[in-house]
Amino acid sequence: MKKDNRINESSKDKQLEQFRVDSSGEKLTTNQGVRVSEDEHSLKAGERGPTIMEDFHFREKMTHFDHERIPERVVHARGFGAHGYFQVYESMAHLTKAKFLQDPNVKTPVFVRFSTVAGSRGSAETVRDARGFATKFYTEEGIYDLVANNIPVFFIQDAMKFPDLVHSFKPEPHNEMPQASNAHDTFWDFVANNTESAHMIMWTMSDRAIPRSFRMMEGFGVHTFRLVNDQGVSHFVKFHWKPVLGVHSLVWDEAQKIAGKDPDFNRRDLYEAIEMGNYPEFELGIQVLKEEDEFSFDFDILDPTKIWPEEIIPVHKIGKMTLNRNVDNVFAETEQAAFHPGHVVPGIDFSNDPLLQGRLFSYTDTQLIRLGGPNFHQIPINRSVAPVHNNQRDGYNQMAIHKGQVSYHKNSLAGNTPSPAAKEEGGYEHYQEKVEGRKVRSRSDSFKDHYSQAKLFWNSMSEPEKQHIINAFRFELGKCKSSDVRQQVVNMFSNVDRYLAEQIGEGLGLQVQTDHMGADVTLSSPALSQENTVKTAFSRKVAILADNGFSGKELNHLLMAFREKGVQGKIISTTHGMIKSDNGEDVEVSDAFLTTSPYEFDAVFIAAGEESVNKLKINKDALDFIDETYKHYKALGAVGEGVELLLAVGILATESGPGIVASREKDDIGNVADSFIQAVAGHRHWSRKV
Ligand code: HDD
Repeated sequence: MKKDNRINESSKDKQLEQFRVDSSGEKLTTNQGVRVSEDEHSLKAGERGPTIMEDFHFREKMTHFDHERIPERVVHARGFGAHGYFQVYESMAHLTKAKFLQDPNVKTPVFVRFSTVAGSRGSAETVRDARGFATKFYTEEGIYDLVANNIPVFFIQDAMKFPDLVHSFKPEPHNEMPQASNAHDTFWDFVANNTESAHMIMWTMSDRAIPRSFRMMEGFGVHTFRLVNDQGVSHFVKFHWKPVLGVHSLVWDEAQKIAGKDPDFNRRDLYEAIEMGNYPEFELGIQVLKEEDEFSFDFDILDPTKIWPEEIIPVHKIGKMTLNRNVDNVFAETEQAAFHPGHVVPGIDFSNDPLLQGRLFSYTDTQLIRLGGPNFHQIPINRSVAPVHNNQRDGYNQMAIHKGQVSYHKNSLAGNTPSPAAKEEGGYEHYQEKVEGRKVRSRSDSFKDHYSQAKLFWNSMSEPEKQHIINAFRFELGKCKSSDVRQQVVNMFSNVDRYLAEQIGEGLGLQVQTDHMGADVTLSSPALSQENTVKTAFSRKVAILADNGFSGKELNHLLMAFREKGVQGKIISTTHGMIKSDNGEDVEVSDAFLTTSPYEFDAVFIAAGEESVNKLKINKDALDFIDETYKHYKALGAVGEGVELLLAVGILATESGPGIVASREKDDIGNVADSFIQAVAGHRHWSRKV
């Protein structure tokens, strides 16, 4: 009888279940299953004598420990993953035969790993960098990986340059500095000598490179892929992930401070959101082009340094991914997850993008060293939910016990099985693109425009976003010690925009020395600006500053309003423990000033109550909390005596201040709470003078 391959949301979870081990309540054993009688002392010849070789328990425990580490990923070493599922909105049969894109009732299990690119496995998460956004779909036809970034273009056009690029941004080899940062000479030297990087540099200097949350960033497949339907008709596509919470970023000063205060900021946010049931959601979007439109644009669709502007080729949202389960064990699942853009299912195919073609080699190759041999697909997180049958055998860590005599094809002894599947039976067939050409090491002329879309990006930014880009260039290039490299970069970016280059130069004491050589692009793409993104207060974190004697009535009202909108309110006070309201109610403090910081919150509210406010007024930590929140353009709210604290740090307490909601009238709490929640949804209030 034919096996039923249909999968559902829990198929992967069920598969993982057989590998889970719960040791709580059990007796301690060796790896051989022998119970251990003692676990604190090695076996010795006399209490003060030497350790005895036959102590198998000590030897095993120590040997295993000595081998606990594996090589970290050569890029994207720092990452965090979660499980979930994907559901298509309606059948995509007209575009692709991929089964997981046919039936809106099917929930396909997924595993996602978000990452930074440059830093080591233990580096801080809020550094300026691209973010990885890799998704593994466990489909009934095998594994499909969408190995994406939160930036839609790449630094280089050909995979041949990838090792050079990575060597340039990793810490410099003679002193292994700086960690998790592109702000150093070799990276900018690479940029100046590889001008195809101009477009991606604009993105990495923008707010996109310091996301507020993994839940609040887009994902992009970057390359052009193909979708192929049942009739063999192919369309070119680009893949997008659109976060339901909108695209939001940190402020650079804030990001740097978080790197010290909470280097785990992004993973903590993701982990806590999932634990609380605020499941992160992303819609899958596709841009679709007919084969015959391949050459209809002023950019080459095979060039990974180019976007397809959404206003010209719209993004159709075709489904939604929900992340609803944290991993049980980070090493076993997240660290051992092996993604590969070459893991595709029937109905999804490649384009000739030379960066993509090179990636198709690199990913398996890197897993061989990282995960120790060719059987990494058998590690639980990497296992397909669809059955796996072939003649591959042996190798390190072979987990399967392949039965039978035969491990070759073709054969008679096993009736020529496992046998290749016809197309109708789900056999993968590569799209039969006609290809002709000479063997050459060169690049098409159509890849040679390096500046037009960098300028398009610049044109699309709001004024605050432009200023952030200028500031980022000044910071990053300012850390580059070579004045020659600095000058080259300033000159290079005058090809994007003269004003931008002059502004960067001004910060570095340099003049633009060359004429503008880029195209005069006047177009903009509003979809690129974060000003136009979704704004919501849902799941945002607010610090409520309070101390003994706070006004209970107003606080309760505020917390109720927060609950209605899914805002998290955390009481921050001078010490841990309980504080008492003016009507004798006890409230538990979430964190003391000592163990948290304003950088970990989206906004601050100051509770009313004379006694509470008088205590906080003389607490430098409380005043700093407010001051830093103001400096980072975040919402501030106060009611009743709480307003005094805003005055104490020199913030004008009027309702009209950008992102500042304050009223001395305690009875106003209803309006104050509503307006404050709106200000939190506003994310950052750039018109504020700081
Ligand atoms: Fe890559 C990891 C994304 C270009 C070679 N890449 C890696 C990860 C992501 C991306 C998200 C982490 C996956 C995980 O969480 O385990 N990479 C991209 C994107 C690119 C890109 C969006 C451009 C469009 N990458 C790229 C090129 C090459 C590689 C051109 C080499 C030819 N990437 C690798 C790698 C990594 C990797 C060395 C390191 C660890 C791993 O693969 O598993 O093979």
